[in-house]
Amino acid sequence: MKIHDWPTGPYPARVRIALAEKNLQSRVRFVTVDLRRGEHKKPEFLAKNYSGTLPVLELDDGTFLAECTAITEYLDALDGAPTLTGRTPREKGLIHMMSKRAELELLDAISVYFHQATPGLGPDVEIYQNAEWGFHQRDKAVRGMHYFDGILKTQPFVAGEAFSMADITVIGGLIFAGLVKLPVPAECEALQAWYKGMLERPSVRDRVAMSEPTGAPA
Ligand SMILES: N[C@@H](CCC(=O)N[C@@H](CS)C(=O)NCC(=O)O)C(=O)O
Repeated sequence: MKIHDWPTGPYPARVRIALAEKNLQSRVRFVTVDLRRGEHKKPEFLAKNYSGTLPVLELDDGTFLAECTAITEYLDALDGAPTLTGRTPREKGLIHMMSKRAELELLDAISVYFHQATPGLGPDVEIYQNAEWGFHQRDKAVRGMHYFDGILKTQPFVAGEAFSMADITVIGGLIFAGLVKLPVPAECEALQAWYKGMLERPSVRDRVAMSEPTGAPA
């Protein structure tokens, strides 16, 4: 399998954490797509992922899987023993819902802020920007942090009693928040304590360390 990604990006981090959690790193080869040069918007890449985003998993039979959620579900199912996406219908439903919510309310909102209200990937890539929309999404992300703080006051993990893909999605959000310098509000103590716990997992610690260079993310 190949993974087309950008090593320090917050979305690619989600798949890299999932790979490490499933101990699958040795089964994939990473191919870097240069976001700053806009390689992800070129026809050659769009043929792999119409949405023009990373990461993309390329299977040995030539199938391309985009979207972190879809890729994580695929990787988690490979060994027949899912640990990230749920075993029972209830677990699967809750994990999917909370992961989607983490995208909508946190990670994707920060991404919109980055692309719309900051220099983003630079003028050659950010050909349309709407700063007002970007700031609106930034504020939405801060509300999302308060929402997840409330969730984590009542349960140890984002989707309940066990670590899951939903935690990974919130981690992606906080990685991106760090990169755009959007701090978790001090009063969100449960969210901060949960993140501290997440950083003790090797899969997360290694990824966060990798996403910290001074260069801006995607
Ligand atoms: N919904 C997608 C979003 C992926 C995404 O936005 N990836 C970033 C990389 S960190 C990207 O490709 N950004 C470039 C752009 O939007 O121009 C997913 O979950 O995989």
